[in-house]
Order: sequence, then C-alpha cells, then structure tokens
Amino acid sequence: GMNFKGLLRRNWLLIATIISVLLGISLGVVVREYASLSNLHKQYFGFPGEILMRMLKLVILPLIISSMITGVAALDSEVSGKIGLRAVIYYFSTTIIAVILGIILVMTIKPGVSQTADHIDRAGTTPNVTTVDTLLDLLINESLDADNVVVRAASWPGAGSLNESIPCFFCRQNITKEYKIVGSYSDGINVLGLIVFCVAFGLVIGKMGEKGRILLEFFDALNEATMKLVQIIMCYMPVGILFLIAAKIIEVEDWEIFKKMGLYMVTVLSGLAIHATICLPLIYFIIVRKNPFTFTLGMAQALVTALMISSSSATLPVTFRCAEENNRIDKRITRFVLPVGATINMDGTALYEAVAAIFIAQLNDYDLDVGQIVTISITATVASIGAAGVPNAGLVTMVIVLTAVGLPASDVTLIVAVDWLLDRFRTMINVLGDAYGAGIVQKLSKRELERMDLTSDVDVANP
Ligand code: DAS
Repeated sequence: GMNFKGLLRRNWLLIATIISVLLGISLGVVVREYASLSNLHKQYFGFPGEILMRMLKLVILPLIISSMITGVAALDSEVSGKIGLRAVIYYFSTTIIAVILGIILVMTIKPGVSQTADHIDRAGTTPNVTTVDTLLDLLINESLDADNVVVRAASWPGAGSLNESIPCFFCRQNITKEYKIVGSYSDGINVLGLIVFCVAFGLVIGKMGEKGRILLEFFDALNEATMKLVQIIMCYMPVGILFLIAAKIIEVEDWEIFKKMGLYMVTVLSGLAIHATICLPLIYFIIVRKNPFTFTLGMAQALVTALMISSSSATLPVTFRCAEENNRIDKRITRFVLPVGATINMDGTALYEAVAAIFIAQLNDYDLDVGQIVTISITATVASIGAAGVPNAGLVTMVIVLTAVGLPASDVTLIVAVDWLLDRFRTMINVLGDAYGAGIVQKLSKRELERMDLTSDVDVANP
C-alpha cells in the first residue's frame, strides 16, 4: 500500500546498501571458491570500493573545516563553551562505561584462559608479516624477527622502544595520530590539529561581527556544497560497498583463526552489542525521553557505512546527513560535536582495547592485580581518545595499553588476524556513540538554542 511505497522511497539507499552488502559477500565467496584470481585481478576487483573510500576521504577535509568553523561561529563563545563541556562529559562517561562493561565481560567469560591458550600456539600465530607490516609501519618502523615482532620507533632520536623514545604520553598520542593519519590518508590530514584550528578560527570570526559575516557565509556555502557532494557520493555507495566487501572476502586467507579466536570475538562483539543496545539507548532515553531505537534506525545508513569501511572519519559525511536529515538534530550542534566526536569519542575502541589487553594477559597466564586493571581502564580510555578515526587505529594504540601493564607489545600479533572484522564493529559503535552524543547534547542545550533563535537575526547555521 501507500505507506510501503513511501517507506521504500525514503529508505531506498539503505535498502540498496544492505542488498549490496549481501551481494558483495556472496560474490566474494563465489569468486574465492571458483575463480583463482591473480593478485593483480584482486586489486582490480577491489578498485570500485577503493574509489568510494577515496571519495569519502577527500570530502572529510572541506566538511570538517566548514562545519566546525560555522558550527563554532554560530554559537557565541559562552554557549559553545557550555556545549563543548557537555559533549566532553558525555564522551568521557560513555567511554568509561564501555571500558567497565568490557572488563566485566572479559573477566567473566575468560576467553584467554587455558582452554584457548593451547589452541593458539604461539608458533602458529607468528605475525602475518604483511598485516603487521601495514599496521605498525604507519606508526613505527619495525624489524620483524623470525619469532616475534620487535617494534622500534624509527624516526625519533635514539630509536629505542616506543616508550623510551617518546617521553610524554600526550605527545606520543599526537605523534600516533599524526603518523596514523598521514600513513592512512595520502593527503596527510591530522584531524585533531585541524579541529583545534577550526575552533580557534571559528571563535575569532564569530567575534568579528559584520566583517566576519562574509567569511561565515562563505564557509556555510562551502558546507552546503560539500553536503550536496556527499549526496552524490552516497548514490554510488551501494556499488562501492559491494566491491569493498567482496574484495575483503577474497583477500582474507586464514579463516581457521576464527575458530581459535571464537571466544575472544564473542567477548568483544557481545560487549559492543550490550553497549549499543542497552547502555547508550538507556542514557539517551533518560535524558532525551524519546525512543532510542527510532534514533538508531535514523542512523542506519551511517552505521552500515562504518561497518563496511572501518573508519569513523570517512563515515563522518554520512553521519552528518543521517543526524540532520533523519534525526533532525540542530546543525549548530552537529557541526560542532560530530567532527570532535569522530576523533576523540570512541566507545567501541575503548571497550575493545580493554578486552584485548586482558585477553592477552590471560593468554600469557599473567594475573593482573587490581591496580593493573585500573591502569588498563585508564590507558584504554586515553588510547581510544588518541586513536584516529581510521582503520586499525584501535589495534595500533593497543601497544600503549599493553606496555602500561608490562605485557609485551609484540603480543599485538596474537589478535591481528581477526582485527579487520572486529574493527568494523567497534567503528560502528564509535559512530553510534557520536550520534547519540549529538542528540543528548542538543537536548541539554535546548535553552541556549531557543534563546539564540529569539535573538539572532540571520541564523547562519540553519538557513
Ligand atoms: N577504525 C577506528 C574508527 O574509525 C576504530 C578502531 O580502529 O578502533 O573508529
């Protein structure tokens, strides 16, 4: 009837995307079983997917610049300070909740206790060089010894271990972010640095009154143009995603590892599922008093995108569209909190790093005392803040959590083989957490927004 057709029209992209995921998986399985593609053909096969990734990445730069600058400028500094504070409090508390949830699960399910340890014989998991190579060489150069991975900071004086050569934790984070971003994005943007610049710049032109208005209107137009470009990219998305997932299925060699790592994956995935279906919706319902699942449904396109491309930064354009179009969140909020959230609010990553670190301790029959559990909670939280919104960021910053409790950083190789799958799910939770954050901060900032609607003559952010 009418409502079915209406539903179809409104969600055709989401339906097409989900169909393309299923098609991509089956195509990948068929090609993997029946066609022996040469490496070159495999590259070609993944090419349409690579095009989608690069288009999304290229749009990130103008999108973050225009949305942050107009977002900050549209709010006067006192209001943006309050909104920023609410966002940071939300980010911190949901990340801590995710970490505690992860620790409770991994301490009860105990995936790394003896019954798995003998399965995962160390020799059997000597690092798959290309995986570890691509992973760590973005951040630190490494010399792969035969039986373990010795990681060395390459470009810092006196290349010792990661810890020694980078004195303070924070600058290590920044370097991680710097390197991680540069490594993954050929255009080399450091998102955190960009955001700090945009906030400062937005505050300045917000105070320039008349003169600043020209700039404001320019960046507002830039934002609008960028979002129109995103609309076009999203039409291509089903095709890109089909080949992205098919190429991944063809590329993965070792499926056996999923049996060995089954319990560990169940621990991570159930933690993410509980966080996404109970913790976050509960907080949203308590504060916003609306149905959280309608909200999640509104974000579906962004969640599927995050699941497919494992990058919250590259999903950001879709997160914007879903939050503004489907969930009707005020642009003055989304433009300000979404880019920040995509960079520092990563509940999925924090939960994952806590679980993985304790899993590795269990594999080493290494009993952690309470102090070390607390250390893991803190370092997993801070490492997730430091991780960039790019693929595998959670695995690379894992090194910091392991070294904080005296576990060998090289044990990262024990969990590398299944990381490409877990990364997708934790990225999806990261994006969901950012979206809920925008909805919650909007509700908490209702008064300020209404007051601004009354006073402001031309409202740039919501034309
Ligand atoms: N892939 C990262 C992201 O984009 C998450 C992670 O690696 O943990 O959010």
